[in-house]
Amino acid sequence: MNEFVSGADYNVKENYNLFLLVDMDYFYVACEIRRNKSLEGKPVAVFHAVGERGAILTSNYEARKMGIKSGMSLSKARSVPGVIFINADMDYYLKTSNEIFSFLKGFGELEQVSVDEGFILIKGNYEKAYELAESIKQNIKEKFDLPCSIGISYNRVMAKLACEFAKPNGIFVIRRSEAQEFLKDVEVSKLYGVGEKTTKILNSLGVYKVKDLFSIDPSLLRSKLGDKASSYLFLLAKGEDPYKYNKEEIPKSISTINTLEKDLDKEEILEIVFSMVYELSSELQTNNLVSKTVTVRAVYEDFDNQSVSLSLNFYTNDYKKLFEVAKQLVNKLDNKKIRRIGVGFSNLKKLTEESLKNY
Ligand code: TTP
Ligand code: MG
Ligand code: MG
Repeated sequence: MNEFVSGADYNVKENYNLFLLVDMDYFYVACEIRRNKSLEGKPVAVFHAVGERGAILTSNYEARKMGIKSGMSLSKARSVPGVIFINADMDYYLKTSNEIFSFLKGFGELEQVSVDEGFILIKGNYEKAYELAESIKQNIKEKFDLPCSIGISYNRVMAKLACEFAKPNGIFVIRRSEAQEFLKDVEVSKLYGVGEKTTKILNSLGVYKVKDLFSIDPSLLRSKLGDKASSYLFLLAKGEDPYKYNKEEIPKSISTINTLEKDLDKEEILEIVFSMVYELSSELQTNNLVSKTVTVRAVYEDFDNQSVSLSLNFYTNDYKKLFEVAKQLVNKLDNKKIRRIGVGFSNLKKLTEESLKNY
């Protein structure tokens, strides 16, 4: 193993592949504060609304302390007094994001993974990586007047974890030599790809921290999570990266699914569908992909499910165009209460000059 030698052992030439994960702090809200300084220090949330209904997309730390979190319904959030709510201006956030990532390209090999985060791949040692992170943070502050946090580690999932500990407005390093010790007391919900559903299952088995994973029967875990998810989980728990990142590989489709807080009519799910389309469109844009086919899948309150698809006669990654299609598909769903809703894009290809013509 490529063990890092820590401390002042300057005789050893350290030249490792290291990953810096740069993630903007409370990004959409920070963009709003940037252009309206009177919001600074106040609890602020950005929401997206379709008609009367809306959801919180993000909030700053002042608002988070008051219980305002991403995904919360706007009506619930509005019942908290003293919070400033701003309607999302996606065009402005995307424009700002593009400017930031064009700038970050200058610091190393860049892999953007969402509207507000990207990995920078470097070769060197942790001290060099830390200095680079300081310089990036300072530059982003000076050039864009925005706060960010940076996680540094020896693979992507650990850099992502380090970033969680860097937040807000910090830098955090996890060296390979310290990873095992560090991971022991980390909550399993913090591991990359471990969502609410998996966390609940793990908690029900008495697994709260990473170290708890090693004291339960692995076959029990496999029976609850399946073979693939359990083996991924064990790799993550050991600080290894189980995900394959092949930049040239084009997936057959990308999709996302949400279980609703309460069962909703199809007229009521549009804003959720919008967020999902938006999230998937960002993923397309990040990977230079365009799509032609949209699928909406509903699981109804009686667990019956329905899947509807529609293809455009051109390829796109424009969230507005894709949302128009998704809206038509939602309209085609049965008139039953919906429990879970999924959105998928398929027929994917790389964005080329040719596909741009139909933009
Ligand atoms: P995140 O990086 O997850 O969150 P954040 O930048 O708002 O806050 P943090 O300081 O914890 O990094 O997401 C980036 C942006 O993506 C966020 O500002 C708004 C948007 N977003 C959604 O639209 N829906 C969501 O559920 C989440 C989590 C984020
Ligand atoms: Mg962020
Ligand atoms: Mg992010």
